[in-house]
Amino acid sequence: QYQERKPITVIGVPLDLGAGRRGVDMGPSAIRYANLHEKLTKMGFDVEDIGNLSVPTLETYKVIDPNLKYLDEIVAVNEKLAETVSDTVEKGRFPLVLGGDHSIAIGTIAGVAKHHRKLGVIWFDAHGDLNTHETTPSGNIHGMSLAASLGYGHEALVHCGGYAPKVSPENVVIIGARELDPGERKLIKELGIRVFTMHDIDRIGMARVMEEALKVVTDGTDGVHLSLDLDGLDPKDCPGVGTPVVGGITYRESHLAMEMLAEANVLTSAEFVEVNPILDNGNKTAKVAVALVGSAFGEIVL
Ligand code: 4U7
Ligand code: MN
Ligand code: MN
Ligand code: MN
Repeated sequence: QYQERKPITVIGVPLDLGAGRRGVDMGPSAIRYANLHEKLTKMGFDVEDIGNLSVPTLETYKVIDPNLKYLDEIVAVNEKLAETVSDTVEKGRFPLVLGGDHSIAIGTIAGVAKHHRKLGVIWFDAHGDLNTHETTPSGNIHGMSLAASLGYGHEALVHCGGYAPKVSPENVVIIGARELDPGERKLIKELGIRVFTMHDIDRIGMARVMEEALKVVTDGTDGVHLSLDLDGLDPKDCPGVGTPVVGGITYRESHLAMEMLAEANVLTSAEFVEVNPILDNGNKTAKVAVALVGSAFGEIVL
């Protein structure tokens, strides 16, 4: 019942420069503290943790462009991440990246996409992360990472890893959206990106949403990346996120989604991002993250 048991490499990226609030830099620690390693080991996986990438401290840098806050530093971290993730894939291992703010998806996807002819991406999030420096209401780069991976936005973000684009819109699916900015809506329409909003989940249920989503990300692809922003879940279950939005995906719905991914046996890389222990209740959000990792890797009750 377990999916293809590739050995797993855990990579921590304690980056918070892409988010508006401090604290997501402690996400990797919080997730490890919630016994990630133990969970995967107990499930029988060969798992190595290569620790955290080194990341600059916010206080040591100044904002230069208010529409692209900490651009140079974020680009540097993502270039390093892309290399690390690519090396992991070359070794025949599954990259499991822990954030950190969601700008790290730029590096993760840059690292995996070059090993695939066509990569599918599941973007689990309350947000679209489809802003560019021209549409962003905040200047925070974690709101631009999906756009950059699709080839839209600032050159340095778009060309992370030395090539672009990483994914094409017909193989991208967003699940859980409930807060989209005007520029994001426009890009979604222009590119025809499939978005399952909370309305869709309410209406047809997570099971059908996942059936449809799986079609999108597996259509002609040879790999699927899961980018899971914990703010996709409801803040009741995941209060420890920087940008909570009410009315989100429930604990069970999110598990069903992960279980269906495991059943389909299509994942080739994954990242769990935006865990902010400072805003959490106990270590609740990190514990949910670890539980979701378990389900995504095929953990079942019976
Ligand atoms: B996250 C926002 F304006 N869209 O661009 C923006 F609402 O990675 C939020 O999904 C982005 O958490 C949230 O700043 C980025 C805002
Ligand atoms: Mn989000
Ligand atoms: Mn996000
Ligand atoms: Mn967020």
